[in-house]
Amino acid sequence: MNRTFIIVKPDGVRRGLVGEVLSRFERRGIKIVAAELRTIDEVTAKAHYGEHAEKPFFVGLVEFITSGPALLAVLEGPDDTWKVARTMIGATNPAESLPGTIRGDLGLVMSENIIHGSDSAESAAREIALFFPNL
Ligand code: D4T
Repeated sequence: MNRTFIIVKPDGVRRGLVGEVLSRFERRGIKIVAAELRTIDEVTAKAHYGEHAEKPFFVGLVEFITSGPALLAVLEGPDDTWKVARTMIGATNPAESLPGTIRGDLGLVMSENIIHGSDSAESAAREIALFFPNL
């Protein structure tokens, strides 16, 4: 089995979309193997988004992801579960996220795009270790 990591971001939690998002993965046959509602601290947020440290949107991104409770979850499925999850999540830019995807059905702006999903097997391993070190 193969694992990936997702975050229902604070906008998704505020809008009451946790059940909607998780049920999409469950209906697809992907299992939730860990989940926790947690307000991400600044240090962890900066580590998670480290690749964007030099980007102009970094400060706002960290502010947003730490702005309230987020639902952190580890998902499990067959090979390349990270890829299946990313396809279901849709493109980062809402102008490009197709209907049928989570962002394409539920999101409208890039800065509040509901959900994060690991973008490779390596990212999944790194992010699971960062957010669920005891797993
Ligand atoms: P995450 O990491 O949140 O799942 O998003 P993606 O993997 O789909 O996209 P990303 O890493 O390129 O961007 C991370 C995060 O930053 C926000 N963002 C991104 C933004 O506010 N302005 C921008 O111009 C970009 C590129 C949205 C997602």
